[in-house]
Amino acid sequence: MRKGFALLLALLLLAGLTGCAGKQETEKEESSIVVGFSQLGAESSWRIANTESMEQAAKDFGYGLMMENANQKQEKQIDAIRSFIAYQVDVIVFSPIVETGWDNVLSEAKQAGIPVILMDRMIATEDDSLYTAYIGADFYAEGRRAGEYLVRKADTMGAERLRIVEICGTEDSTPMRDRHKGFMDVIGQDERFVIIDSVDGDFLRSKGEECMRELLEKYGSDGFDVVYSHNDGMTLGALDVLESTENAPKNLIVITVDGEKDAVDALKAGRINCVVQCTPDLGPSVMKLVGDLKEGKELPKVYHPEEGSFTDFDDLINPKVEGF
Ligand code: GYE
Repeated sequence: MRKGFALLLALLLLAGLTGCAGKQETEKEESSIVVGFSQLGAESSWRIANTESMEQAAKDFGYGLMMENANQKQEKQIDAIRSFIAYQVDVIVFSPIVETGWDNVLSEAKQAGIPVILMDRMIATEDDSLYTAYIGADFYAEGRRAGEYLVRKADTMGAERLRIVEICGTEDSTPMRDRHKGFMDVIGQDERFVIIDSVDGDFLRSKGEECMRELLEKYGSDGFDVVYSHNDGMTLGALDVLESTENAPKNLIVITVDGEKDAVDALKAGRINCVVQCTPDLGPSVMKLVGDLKEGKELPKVYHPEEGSFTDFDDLINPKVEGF
């Protein structure tokens, strides 16, 4: 009886222990390399595809992945990075929601000797030894592509004046800043173009709807000619509102960024005029960098994937263009 009880207790303890050690412990034992990944949220289809790309790539490379999703909160990302340091992961990968406010936590990672790879978004820091490499889109080039499309469109239309409303992504984030800057650098000096309003849509579809409602209220049915929106989610939200409002401006020129399937379909259907491409499929390149780093290879400080744009000037059927 006593023996039986002791055995039961031992079994329960063992179960409890393995339960506490959790999945992460097991992953560390199984894989030689463990990556701590702080994802910033799940605000868009881009983000969801990006998370999937990271998970799939970690599997393909045989690396353990400890992932924390911060639900758009910088404090949560800082907590996640601290937990990766405490766990002594091999490499920290993170996608910073905003550019500022990372120096302290990244200094802690540096002191612990854990390299950091920035994925997707950049940070603003005086000390670039706080990260080993950055891998993500050239958002400035994306903004320029949006502007170049608009110039070409205006040329073909013979337009003399186009009033633009801009729906921006998350304030203080790299894609927001640089998609704006690149666009302005192309159209800013051209007198045919004027940005009449820039509003914050936080990369959220629901906010894109809200922004468009407010813009329509403010500027009326003939108040603007172009919508430049920093991501597809906000664009699709804005289109929902535009298409269900009787007195909405007609023949709008709509320019968006990302290239998710719904946006590419909307381009093919003539609801959007230009989709600037931004690839979420960064996982394989990130894991390749992780491997190179562990082998002691020198990494490029900045790595941009190749990207382009799809527009109503292109043949979208040959070759067939598809979104993610
Ligand atoms: O364009 C947007 C997402 O940082 C590139 O974040 C990313 C952006 C992407 O929410 O859809």
